[in-house]
Amino acid sequence: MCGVRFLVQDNFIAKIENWPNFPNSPLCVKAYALRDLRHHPERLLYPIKRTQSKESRNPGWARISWDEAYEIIVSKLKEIRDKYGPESVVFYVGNPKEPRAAVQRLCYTFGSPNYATESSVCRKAAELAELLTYGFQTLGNPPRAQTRLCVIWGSNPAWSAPYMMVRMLKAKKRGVKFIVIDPRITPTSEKLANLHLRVRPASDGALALAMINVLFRDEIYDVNFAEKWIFGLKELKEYAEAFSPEKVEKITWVPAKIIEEAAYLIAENAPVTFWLSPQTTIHCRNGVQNHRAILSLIALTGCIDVPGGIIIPAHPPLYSWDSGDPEFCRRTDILPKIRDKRLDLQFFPVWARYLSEVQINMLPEYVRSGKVKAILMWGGNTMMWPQTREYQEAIKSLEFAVAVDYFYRPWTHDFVDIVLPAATCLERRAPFAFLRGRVYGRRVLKPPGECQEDWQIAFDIGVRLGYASEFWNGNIDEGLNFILKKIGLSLNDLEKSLESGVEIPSQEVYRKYEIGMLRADGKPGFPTPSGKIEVYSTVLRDYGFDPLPAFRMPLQPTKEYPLILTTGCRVPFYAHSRWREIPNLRRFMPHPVANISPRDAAERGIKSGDNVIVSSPWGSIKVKANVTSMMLEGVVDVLHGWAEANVNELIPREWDPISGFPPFKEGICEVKKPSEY
Ligand SMILES: Nc1nc2c(c(=O)[nH]1)N[C@H]1C(S)=C(S)[C@@H](COP(=O)(O)OP(=O)(O)OC[C@H]3O[C@@H](n4cnc5c(=O)[nH]c(N)nc54)[C@H](O)[C@@H]3O)O[C@H]1N2
Ligand SMILES: Nc1nc2c(c(=O)[nH]1)N[C@H]1C(S)=C(S)[C@@H](COP(=O)(O)OP(=O)(O)OC[C@H]3O[C@@H](n4cnc5c(=O)[nH]c(N)nc54)[C@H](O)[C@@H]3O)O[C@H]1N2
Ligand SMILES: [Mo]
Repeated sequence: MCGVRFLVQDNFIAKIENWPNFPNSPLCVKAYALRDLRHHPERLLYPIKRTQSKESRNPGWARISWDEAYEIIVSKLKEIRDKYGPESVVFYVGNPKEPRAAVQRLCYTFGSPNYATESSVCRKAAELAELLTYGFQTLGNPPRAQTRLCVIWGSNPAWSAPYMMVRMLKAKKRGVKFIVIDPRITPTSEKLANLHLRVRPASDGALALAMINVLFRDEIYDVNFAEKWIFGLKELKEYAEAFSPEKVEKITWVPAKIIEEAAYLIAENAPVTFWLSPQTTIHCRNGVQNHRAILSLIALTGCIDVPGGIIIPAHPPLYSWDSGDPEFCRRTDILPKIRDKRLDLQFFPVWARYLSEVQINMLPEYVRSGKVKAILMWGGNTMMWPQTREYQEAIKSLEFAVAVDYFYRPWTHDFVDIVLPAATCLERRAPFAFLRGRVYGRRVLKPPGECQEDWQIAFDIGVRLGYASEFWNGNIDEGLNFILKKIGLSLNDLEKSLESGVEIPSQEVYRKYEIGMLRADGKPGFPTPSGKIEVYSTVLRDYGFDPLPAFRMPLQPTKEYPLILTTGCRVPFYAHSRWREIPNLRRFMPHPVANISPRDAAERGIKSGDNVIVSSPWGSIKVKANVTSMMLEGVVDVLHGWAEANVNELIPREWDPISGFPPFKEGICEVKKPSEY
């Protein structure tokens, strides 16, 4: 969510600029390309429907009116509901977070518990680890005034979150020290790191356990905090004994001396804060436990909810753009009654216990078992999943599939029945933004053609399905006001304070666990079953998983596939499968590339710009080599989201048993010139 200020002439964007006082500032290059996105000649402008069967090579897309589109959608949904039950319809939202609240409401109102999002591969496994361990969500904080050390773990905000990088750079200037844990040399590590741990991908759990080992061994953890607030301290200590820095050096490739140094820096520089990635540490088959190992290390510092440490969010999730007001989104009156029809219950019961959205990575299996008959997708992208073809086949075999998007994306839309044209972020009113204690509204442009806001589409389908009152007769402003009213505001108030937003007063209270502010029963402690931070998870134990943050060795390279593959390291000018259609951005990276170290390239006779084939036991793709000393020797990194070279063909569909997450950072591969095949 960024502060974009734009100058408009005749509904045409003449200029885009940074909104200087907006909390997320400055803008990245993609924001400046919003004009090219809005006026792009290939934007989808009208609803279209397929006129040929899904078996036919040509879908025979025909333009239809919104009325016709809605009539087809509503009659199909009713037919499928009557025949198979409402739970056979999946309502899905991809990376766009903005449609989520409205689509979630539509899903539950329709009577299906099967609302899912792209968070089945992003963030939610980390959140699950946090809920299991701490009872609250956090990815840590950027440094605050009191912070002395910040540990950036598996993240390169310089490219993935420039507004955050700016805050980090300011902290650096104030004298905050930084540890960066990343196999690659990045602008983040170069500009910030006092100590850079170049960890072997997918081995973060072992690294955290080695630091825990040192903290216990030398008694340099916060003993008072730990004894009072950590559940399973003794068990963790015993478990970590097997993870001496010398032993872990062999697993993580981080020299024992550097591990010791990092552990001491952390122990001696309280208050410490951590900046964790929403995806890096959880993109492997032991992701939840690896992330829990990191959370356990943080707990031992005692820097939880102290000034300059990890702050427990004080605001209720009322106005978050993601899921938002529980009453609005969750239909607390409906969901509990239909919960037992969730698709993921038997496969990922711990996930299902904590998270309202369904774990959707097994969509092909759900479809094959006959449980899913239709899907409505706002911003779906089949390339986000490993073994993409299985998802394409699954969607193709459904009785009915609808997608809402800005562009026609063949890798997803070739398999659906109807595609609806969406308004872009500059062209929609909903939802409002909530950032750092302020709520912001927006002023919008008229969308081109017949594009519609995602919220409007969800509301209109709701009304036509017969839920007029639940969807405010299709008036999204009234829906937004319903949420805003709970904090005493309305859209008018936001309109009046467009520039500065409206402040939601809140009191900064620290150590909330000491005064009973975290638990539903009002008692002191953390919102976990034991009331403490559960490094030993009673819930995982009850579900038959290892209660400790146990480490499992990542997939090992073989003779045939001797390199380690990590995927999806963000670049500034693309987001996943998006933005490649914008020439101004495409020129920065015109082709898919494999980043490879000079040593590994030389061993294979590969130079930058050579065509190479990257292969794994699961598939192979053709890309160009980019020989760069940013890469750790033995590790290759390939960006996802390229239709012509989809790296997810190289990743197996093997899940973390707790979260159902895929091993995007736990690959193995070989890189060769085509002539060598
Ligand atoms: N190998 C590998 N795979 C990965 C990852 C990785 O690191 N490695 N990362 C994973 C992660 S963390 C994520 S978040 C996923 C992302 O996966 P997706 O969310 O599937 O990725 P996007 O390419 O952003 O696709 C979104 C689609 O939504 C459309 N869209 C964008 N904005 C809007 C909107 O506002 N409204 C509507 N209706 N449509 C919109 C876009 O045009 C695009 O077609 O990828 C995952 N896949
Ligand atoms: N420009 C741009 N920005 C984005 C996105 C985008 O697509 N483009 N996507 C957005 C989304 S959906 C997300 S989830 C976030 C992701 O944001 P982050 O998770 O912060 O992702 P990156 O900034 O790519 O940082 C990942 C870093 O982890 C390192 N790494 C790779 N494997 C491992 C490993 O096993 N262990 C450790 N410790 N490090 C490893 C990589 O070298 C890389 O530098 O970014 C968001 N911001
Ligand atoms: Mo993500």
